[in-house]
Amino acid sequence: MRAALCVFLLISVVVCTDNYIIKTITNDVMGAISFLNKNNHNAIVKGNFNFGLKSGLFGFVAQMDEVAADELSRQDGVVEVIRSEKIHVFADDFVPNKISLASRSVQNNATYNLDLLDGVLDGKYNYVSGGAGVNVYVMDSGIKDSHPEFEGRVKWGYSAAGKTDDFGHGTHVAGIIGSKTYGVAKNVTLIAVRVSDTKGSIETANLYLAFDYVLNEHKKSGKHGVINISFGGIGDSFKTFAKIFETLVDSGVAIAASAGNDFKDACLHGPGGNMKGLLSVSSVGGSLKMAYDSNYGKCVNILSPGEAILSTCISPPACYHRGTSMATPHVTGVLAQALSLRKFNSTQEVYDFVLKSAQVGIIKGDLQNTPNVFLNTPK
Ligand SMILES: [Ca+2]
Repeated sequence: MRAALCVFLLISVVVCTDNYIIKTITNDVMGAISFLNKNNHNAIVKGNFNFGLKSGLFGFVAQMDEVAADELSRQDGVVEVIRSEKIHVFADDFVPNKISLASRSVQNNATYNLDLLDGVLDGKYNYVSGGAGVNVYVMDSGIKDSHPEFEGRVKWGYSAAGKTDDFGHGTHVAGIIGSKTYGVAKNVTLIAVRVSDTKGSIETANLYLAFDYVLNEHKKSGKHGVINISFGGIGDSFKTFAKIFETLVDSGVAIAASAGNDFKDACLHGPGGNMKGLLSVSSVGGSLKMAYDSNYGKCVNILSPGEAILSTCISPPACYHRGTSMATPHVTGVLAQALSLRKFNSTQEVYDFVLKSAQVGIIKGDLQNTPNVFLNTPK
């Protein structure tokens, strides 16, 4: 099979890289790797992935030139060679929000978004679970683990670019999931899985290695696991990840993913929107209307707060951001709460429980066929 060309599938900027995803027939990748070594291709193997026999998805990621990729794709035992793409995925919504701290009514240390989650607007955030014992995998730009708001509950997993967050997106997302003051589930373990570079771009090849890490760590830990995906784009780039999501969900991992901020039908957006096995999240503001740019429609599963969200920052200690990137970690936090509260037989049961705990019909305005289902913390 010939090496797949780098196709521009997303409307947002996609840049081809020198990294390739090599899918092999079995989990024995050594034949393909030794072919590269023997033929002086100067290839650098960056890591293997193995999503198990049921998925049939094995292989590795390597840096090499086009000639090597083409030759490798013809070798026995190689199913497919896919050129990795670099996708700018965070930038749209990751701009400081202009609403100042003073203009928000924050009482009893509950930010408005947390206040809303218990269904009673009283300045308090009432919850019954802190999500203790649940590992939350924050696939993002990293987490500033030294931030006191995390109380030492951050662990590092896979990283594509060093064990730090120099971009800030992941630290803000992690704070909404599980920080002491701004977090939905205040006792979770936050696992930093850094998939972006210092400019907020993500390479699809690195995502294969990152998901492989999560699957293995989830099995090894014996704990409940939730993945937060606050990235994505319009187009089909994430459809090659269908088996990966299926494998993760089969292993009991729950996934929340942003529906995107393009003001388009969320069915056009991936992975949140056009992928199965996860909860796709759109954003609403304090006025209980959908955010002006949130993607919408029947491919959205749930709505949660995403406007003027105060959370942990790399500098200063706290700041406001907005978008479905910020709405999604609320759902992730509630998934962690649910998993720590009850026993479920499947990930779908967890999703059903979270959807059943939600408030129906309270979001105002034209929702453009988006289910009118607003996230609530389990009571
Ligand atoms: Ca409240």
